[in-house]
Amino acid sequence: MPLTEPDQVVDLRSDTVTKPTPEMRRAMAEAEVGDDVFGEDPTVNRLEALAAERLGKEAGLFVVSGTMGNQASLMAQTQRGDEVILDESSHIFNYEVAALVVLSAVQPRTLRGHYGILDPEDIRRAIRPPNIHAPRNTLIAVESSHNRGGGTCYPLEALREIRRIATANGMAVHLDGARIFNASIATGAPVRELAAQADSVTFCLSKGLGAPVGSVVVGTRAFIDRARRARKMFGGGMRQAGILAAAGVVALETMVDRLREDHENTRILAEGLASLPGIVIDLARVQTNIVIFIVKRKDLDAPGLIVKLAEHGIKAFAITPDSIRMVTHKDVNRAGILKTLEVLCAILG
Ligand code: TLP
Repeated sequence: MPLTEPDQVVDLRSDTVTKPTPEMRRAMAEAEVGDDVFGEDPTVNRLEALAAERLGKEAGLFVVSGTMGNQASLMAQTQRGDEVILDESSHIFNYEVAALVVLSAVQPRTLRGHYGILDPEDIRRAIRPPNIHAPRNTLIAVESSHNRGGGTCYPLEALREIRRIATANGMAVHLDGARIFNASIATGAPVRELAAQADSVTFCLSKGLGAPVGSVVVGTRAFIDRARRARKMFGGGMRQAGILAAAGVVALETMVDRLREDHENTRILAEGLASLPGIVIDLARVQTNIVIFIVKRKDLDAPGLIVKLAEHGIKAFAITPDSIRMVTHKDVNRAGILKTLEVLCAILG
């Protein structure tokens, strides 16, 4: 339902809160299913093939979550004791419960990017020459669009350079493309071109694309065979998962292009925020469906503003004592954005 009623909740906490569309629910009810651990679920097989085709890869793997997709990829791309180069604000490093250390026993080497976007030269400098004392650098992990960076995206040319550096050093690249379609729309680079710069890509069906559950990992067939074993090890073999995959097929077929609307809404929200007293925001950082801004006031901190917004039915997260993240998605329309700005204006004067 569009959010046109003034008393309706505007939930800007995340695009993960999106509910499945009626078409998804119908497809789920009617999905043909089988045992996916035996490779016999036709709907899962269809989703995996469709995802691989859209991203220009040989094969796909349906997984429970973005976290499982990233971690199965890391396990499939590394060996115990390897070192993974990634940025210090990445989802893999900050929000996956240290799984890379626990499950794959690899060491993270974090670099500081610009709003999460790494400079390829910094990666080149971080790669260790082979030495008996040193861990092997086998993987570079990048994230685009970048969650904690505020929805920022790698320019295609930077990803190409990272790809060249990895190849020259015998390393693989993993792209956490939880929101890769947002990145494609924002940069104008076809999603296949972005994916071509990585050996493995995870993208989420359950964020802006609106499916209730799931992500897909894509890469070569040999990589996917290894990732499938990791998924089984993590307890992610899901049997008649076609019921969930059916929604993913609808998500890929019908929900990608409309992400533009979310970007437009984010822009309106960000520009409105920039005009409010006590709000600091870097508009150059606002590229997709995420906006992160700083609350700089003596009378109110970020958690305090979250409480006041909630009193008006507006939900968002304070991600530090002085900053707030808002994420737009299909279940918040233009009226919801305008209501948010009106309420902010009333609170902040
Ligand atoms: N991000 C969630 C939270 O975990 C923070 C959100 O609300 O944005 N990669 C990226 C870039 C992500 O933003 C997320 C989820 C994941 C991976 C993990 O996906 P899930 O939640 O499906 O495990």
